[in-house]
Amino acid sequence: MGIRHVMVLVVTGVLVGACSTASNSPGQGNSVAGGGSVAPGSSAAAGATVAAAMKEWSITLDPATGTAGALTFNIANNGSFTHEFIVVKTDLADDKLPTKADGSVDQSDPQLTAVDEKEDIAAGSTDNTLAVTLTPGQYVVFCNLVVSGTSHYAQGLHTSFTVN
Ligand SMILES: [Cu+2]
Repeated sequence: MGIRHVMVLVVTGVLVGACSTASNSPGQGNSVAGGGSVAPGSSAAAGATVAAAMKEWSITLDPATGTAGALTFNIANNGSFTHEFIVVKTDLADDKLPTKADGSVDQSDPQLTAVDEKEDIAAGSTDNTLAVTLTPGQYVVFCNLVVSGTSHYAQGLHTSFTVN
């Protein structure tokens, strides 16, 4: 009984400390690589998984369809270059996204709704994950890097994904 009482006090103290720290010191705490937004309770995202394979110059998803709810992309970069994995919701075909002069996708275009993204996926790495919560509709996944004048999107690093 005495032990339980002490534990309650300790837990309360941690929670209070975490709140005051998080609100006042940017860069601390549970920041997520890539800066993407994370849905509340995402650690319990035990939903379906989709295997994503990237290389020069394609992205393949297996399966290419999913059901609404929590979903985790397990991303392998089988290529020789660093890539990124961007998910947007759009009714446009994956090869018809609005682009800028350099060939990259204009992510500010109102026809695209940002979902989330995983940046800096190193060549040869296979342990990258991106957990999202998706509603029914059409999505496009692509890499939007432009390196040495080469747009990875323009080269073919894009594919579509359907959520039912
Ligand atoms: Cu790329």
